Amino acid sequence: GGTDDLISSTREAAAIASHIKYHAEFTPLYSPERFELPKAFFATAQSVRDALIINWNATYEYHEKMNVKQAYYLSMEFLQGRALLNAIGNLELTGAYSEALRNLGLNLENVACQEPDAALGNGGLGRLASCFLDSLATLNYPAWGYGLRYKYGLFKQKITSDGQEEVAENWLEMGNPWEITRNDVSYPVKFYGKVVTGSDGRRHWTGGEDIKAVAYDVPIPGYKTKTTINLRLWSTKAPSEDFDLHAFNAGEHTKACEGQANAEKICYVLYPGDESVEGKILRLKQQYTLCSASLQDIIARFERRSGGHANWKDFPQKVAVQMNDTHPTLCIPELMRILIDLKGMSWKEAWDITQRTMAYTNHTVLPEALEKWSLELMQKLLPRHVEIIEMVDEQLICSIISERGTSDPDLLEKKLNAMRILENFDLPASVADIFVKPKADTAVDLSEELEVPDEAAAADAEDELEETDTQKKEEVDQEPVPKPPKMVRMANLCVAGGHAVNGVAEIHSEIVKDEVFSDFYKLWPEKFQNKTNGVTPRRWIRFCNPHLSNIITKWIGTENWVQDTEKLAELREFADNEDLQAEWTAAKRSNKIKLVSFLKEKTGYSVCPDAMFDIQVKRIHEYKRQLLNILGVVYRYKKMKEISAVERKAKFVPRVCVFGGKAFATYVQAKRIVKFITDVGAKINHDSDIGDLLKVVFVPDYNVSVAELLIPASELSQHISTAGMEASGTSNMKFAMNGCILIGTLDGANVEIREEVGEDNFFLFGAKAPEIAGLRQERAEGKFVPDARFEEVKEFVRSGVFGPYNYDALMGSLEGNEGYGRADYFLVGKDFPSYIECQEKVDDAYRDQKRWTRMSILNTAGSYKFSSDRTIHEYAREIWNIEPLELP
Ligand code: DL6
Repeated sequence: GGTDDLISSTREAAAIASHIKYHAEFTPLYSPERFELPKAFFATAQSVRDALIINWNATYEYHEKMNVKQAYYLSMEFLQGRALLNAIGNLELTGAYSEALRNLGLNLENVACQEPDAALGNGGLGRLASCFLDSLATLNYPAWGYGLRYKYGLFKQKITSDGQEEVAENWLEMGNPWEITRNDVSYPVKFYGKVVTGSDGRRHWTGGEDIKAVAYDVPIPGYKTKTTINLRLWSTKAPSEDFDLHAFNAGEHTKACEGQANAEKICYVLYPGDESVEGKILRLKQQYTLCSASLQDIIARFERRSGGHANWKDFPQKVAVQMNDTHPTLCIPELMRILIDLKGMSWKEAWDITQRTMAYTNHTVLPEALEKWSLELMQKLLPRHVEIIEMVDEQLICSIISERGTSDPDLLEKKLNAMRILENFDLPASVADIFVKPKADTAVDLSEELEVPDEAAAADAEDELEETDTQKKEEVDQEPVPKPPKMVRMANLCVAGGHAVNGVAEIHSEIVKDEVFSDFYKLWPEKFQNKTNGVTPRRWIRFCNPHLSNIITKWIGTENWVQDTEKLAELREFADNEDLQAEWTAAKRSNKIKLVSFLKEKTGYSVCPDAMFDIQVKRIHEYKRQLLNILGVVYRYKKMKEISAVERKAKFVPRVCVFGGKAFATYVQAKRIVKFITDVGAKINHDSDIGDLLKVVFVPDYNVSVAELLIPASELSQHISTAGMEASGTSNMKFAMNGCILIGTLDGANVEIREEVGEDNFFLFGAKAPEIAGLRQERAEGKFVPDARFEEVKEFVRSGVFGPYNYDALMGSLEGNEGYGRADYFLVGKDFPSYIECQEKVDDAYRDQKRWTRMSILNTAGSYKFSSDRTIHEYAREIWNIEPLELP
């Protein structure tokens, strides 16, 4: 056995090495002279891709042959990160590739670092989509992902003395070895034009602007299985006849290429700025391109697999479409359009098929993030879709009326206004007469204002009334008040047009039912579900933390935990074992040492590996409260400065506070927070009184690869959103898996993580979700009395210790000062005292390293529930109704 294994693995490595050399020579992207790093990466990736393609073709053919129901995950974002180590890990070829490259004089890790992150996402929503693909493939589900191939991703974040600067992220510059261009798979996509009724009685969408969406396929390998599924990304081009040769030859070069440029720009960047009308149009074009091209492709596959005898009633038995947030909502009117206008179905038949096919995941309760589109703009760009949306709206109105009855027209009107898909839109004529009111209506309004308790007040009220009347008169004389713009509420369309709506953590799904869509929940309770998020244990422990993974495997006695994370719970019984504790600490320390050199390279700051590594990495947003964290750091610094060096050493546990995350380019307040953190770092890190007791580091350009280094090295991580505002969070799961202890509020998946790891192993603080509305009210009424420590820290920031930058706008936002928006809407002031007290408990726990290591082990053990494999099984059984299909 042993010798045979050795011989076969040596042979395998030799075969791989010659395969890599083959690609370096015959699939050249670089000049031939030297076999150096970037070239070595491409040749290595190409050799891996060959292996993937074999499995990918086999999977495709088998799915085609078996013609089983398939799920399609439509998402504007896929945050894939690097693919090389993940692919060879899933293929169980890491050892062989390591050896092969060693034989070629290279090191696998260095080769892997050459790969740019596939940055087709922004944050948790996109990374979730990528984790789901890994689980779908691993669990042998027939499923595909559909997205867009953005040429420049989101942006690359540079940190300068002014804070964040965004630069174009040219991730495809050197080519992408993982994608396969499908020149034979392209679909027309239309914008603008008009709709006419043809002689066949059907609506025809004609004229306008035509582009084509071309498929780029990315094979997604499962772990320890042949199943390799597909991520199909669309890129936009103009039809080739759009190149105007005559104009070009006449010297009008720009004009000649206009068509190409116009089409290609659709897939330039994720989330193009949408403050301008052009920006809005571009985003809507992106969304429609994703929906239209993907549905045409899905339908073509359905028809092909039906062998030319498509029975459309079977469509929902063959196809499940999951809309990742509202960005792919246009799938609903697009499927209706195809079924009615192109396939000749009745409205009723088409609606039944659409509803049974579509499902929607909600990822946010922030009202400003619930997408709305101007009806006027949509009407110009997608005239037929607006007709369909209007009909869906009317149909929804009828459902609401038949459920509520018409006995209380006021209540009914309120409900309709809240639930309708079209906002600020007159009621359709068919139901308008229910709401016809007596003419005396206006008089009734005025009499309400006269209801006052005493005479003085009555006199005031009369004055007010007079004023109001005069104002009204003036308004009449001047200009009519403009009507609010008509809007399309995408989330409402999703709820109406799909058969399932899910939140992404238990607490969030409750909020979805009770608050965001409470009226819809009353109408259709059966649609609402919870699917607590998860993350793939392959990328997020096994591959990013090999040291800890080996220890886990050794103590559990099997490597099966990588597929069956429930096994991680077995670690609980060894939590106090000194040998495990020693190994556990050694693994953490080696990861910390690796991070120390990374931080030095990226930021220039030297940090000590003996300090506690305290990390907050996520998009920068006020609700995520990076401001609470950094104010806690500032408070700590101030307290350190107030005492002697000896006292300081005795009182404080040394900490390295790491921050990372991108602020959306137009989110001014978030960018101020970045600037503040870097200023605090610049001050504290150079303060010789403080030395290694406290360091503050902002890691630039946080992405998946950076996360893979930070998370294994973390000891404390912060998930401190205002309760009720973080839908789930997924980094909290990754941190817990890697034995990091969380400090957090009772929000999103924190609630479930705390349940699993145990209350004693989670640092909880802050107001709870049901208290938030009352606290905001209290704050707005000026009844909130801030804690002295909160006042002290703001004063300290304002004193100028952190440099000349004016922090009024940041500190003002915490006080509700004129011009700085809502008074501490995110309740930083309210939670500050409990936060810093909780941080003292963290220090105490860390001083007792045995206790801390036990907590760390129990976090990994308790993270078993948060595998995306569990989540995907739930989607498959409870929403998509699909079965795994293993390749023979
Ligand atoms: O469900 C994935 C992820 C959650 O973990 C985060 O809590 C949530 O903020 C994020 N949502 C979004 C949607 N944003 N918008 N619009 O990114 O989804």
